[in-house]
Amino acid sequence: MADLFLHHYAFSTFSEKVRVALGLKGLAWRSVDVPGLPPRPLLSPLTGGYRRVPVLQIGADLYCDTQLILPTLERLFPTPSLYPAGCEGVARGLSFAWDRAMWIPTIGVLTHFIGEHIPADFIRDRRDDYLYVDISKAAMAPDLPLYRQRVNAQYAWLKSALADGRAFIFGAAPSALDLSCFQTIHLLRKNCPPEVDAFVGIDGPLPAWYERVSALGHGQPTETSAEDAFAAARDAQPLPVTHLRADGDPGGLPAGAKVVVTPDDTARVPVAGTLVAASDSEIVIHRQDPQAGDLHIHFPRLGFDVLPA
Ligand SMILES: N[C@@H](CCC(=O)N[C@@H](CS)C(=O)NCC(=O)O)C(=O)O
Repeated sequence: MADLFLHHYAFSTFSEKVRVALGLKGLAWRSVDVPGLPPRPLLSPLTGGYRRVPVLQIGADLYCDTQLILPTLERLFPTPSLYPAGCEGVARGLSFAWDRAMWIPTIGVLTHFIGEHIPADFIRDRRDDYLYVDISKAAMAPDLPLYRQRVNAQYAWLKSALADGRAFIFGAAPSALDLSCFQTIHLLRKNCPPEVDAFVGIDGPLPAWYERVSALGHGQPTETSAEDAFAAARDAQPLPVTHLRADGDPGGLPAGAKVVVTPDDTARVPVAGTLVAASDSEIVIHRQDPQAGDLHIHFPRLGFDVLPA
């Protein structure tokens, strides 16, 4: 198996979800540190312009979005599983719901505690090209009571799921859902003063559960340059797609169709390519980059719109 490259940055907590998944599976991987905001000149040609982070790269195959990166790691490295006790469907559905419901409210709480330290160019980038929301402390402050309630109400069900003393949401073994829930809590606990716990209700079984997820670690990363990752894509050919069907698009688009794939929430940059194969949970498109050559870019279906070009 070719090396795993993760394009990420330390304070990206969606990346933290993947780093912990790599830890859970005990994998060695190559860590490509990208800037916290564009330009990312050696990453965007590989993803066709998809701008969010993290991105998993294996040779000339690029896997976008944690909702696909975790299932891909599971497909390639089945044990230990990210979906123990038959929890895959529920874990995938609730992970998506948690990510969607929690991101803006969690950022609202974050800005209450540390908003004055967020640089103006970062706030501008997030408003104009990523969240389409002004995340300055002043702009978020009026809705702080709502953000606090929303975060607290989600933590309430998580606490009741853990209330019988189980180690993780589905029992003794951690799952992708634990990692999703951990991700947003990590954003607050890593960056805010300890008072944040009482402010949003990180209490009861949550702190010990948080430590258990944290203890899964990050596997074995090796620092790698963006140039080396780019060269690995250039020197490889995309893998044949054997886990999806060429006629597997639920909308009836055939292999060879020109398509555009666009996130339906944040950073809505359309990525154009030729459909290689699809299912109702993944789509693979082919692109050719003048420098990197042939690439396969993989997206989840949940959270992405696929249209004929
Ligand atoms: N649904 C995406 C969300 C990823 C996401 O929003 N990541 C943040 C960083 S934690 C991001 O891309 N921020 C803007 C950027 O870095 O360009 C996923 O699950 O991977």
